[in-house]
Amino acid sequence: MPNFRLYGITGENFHPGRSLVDVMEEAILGGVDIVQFRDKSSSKEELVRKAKALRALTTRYGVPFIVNDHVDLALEVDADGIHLGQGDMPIAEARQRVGSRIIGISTHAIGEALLAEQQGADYIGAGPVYATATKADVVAPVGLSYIREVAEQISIPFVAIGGIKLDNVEEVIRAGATRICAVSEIVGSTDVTGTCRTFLTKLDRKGVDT
Ligand code: TZP
Ligand code: MG
Repeated sequence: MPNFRLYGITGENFHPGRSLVDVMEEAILGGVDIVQFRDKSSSKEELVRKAKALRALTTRYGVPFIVNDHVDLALEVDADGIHLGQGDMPIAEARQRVGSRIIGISTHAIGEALLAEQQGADYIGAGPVYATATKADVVAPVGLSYIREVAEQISIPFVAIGGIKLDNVEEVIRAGATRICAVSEIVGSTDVTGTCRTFLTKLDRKGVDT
């Protein structure tokens, strides 16, 4: 899969008066290099409309586009991949459906991460590192110790997620994360592009401020 460092996920209710596409474009301009469409509340028609708009945007910038949960929607809009949760379709079944497209899966424990790698996931999400209000059914925070475990034991790319902000990302990076995802900190920012650039500067400095 293409390399990435700053994983952007669409948020809901975070950009009053601003369009989903505008916010994600600002994020891409700030350095988000992979975009996931995650939407737990829209109707089927709305999902298709939004996914098509985001597909057009990400194609324009040459950024991989991932659809959360909906394999049919991912295929319909020709997304580059899908993102699964532990309770979603098994990886083997997803692989049959999406072929060589990217498959990512959320993990919260090292056993899940090792299994995902063994079953052919292209990347894993590791988290939630900290408490988050963004995901309703989220499990308890796994902390930095899980990031250290994954960094030591997993060979496929992993992205740290969950409650990551500009003011705590350094310790996540120092725990071994080279790829991070922040939802509310990015889409809720008044300066989306600047926030993304600052995340990347911190990744460049490997979490060590000079
Ligand atoms: N999966 C694990 S935590 C999370 C998802 C989708 C939400 C992360 O959102 P935020 O706002 O960066 O805490
Ligand atoms: Mg899911």
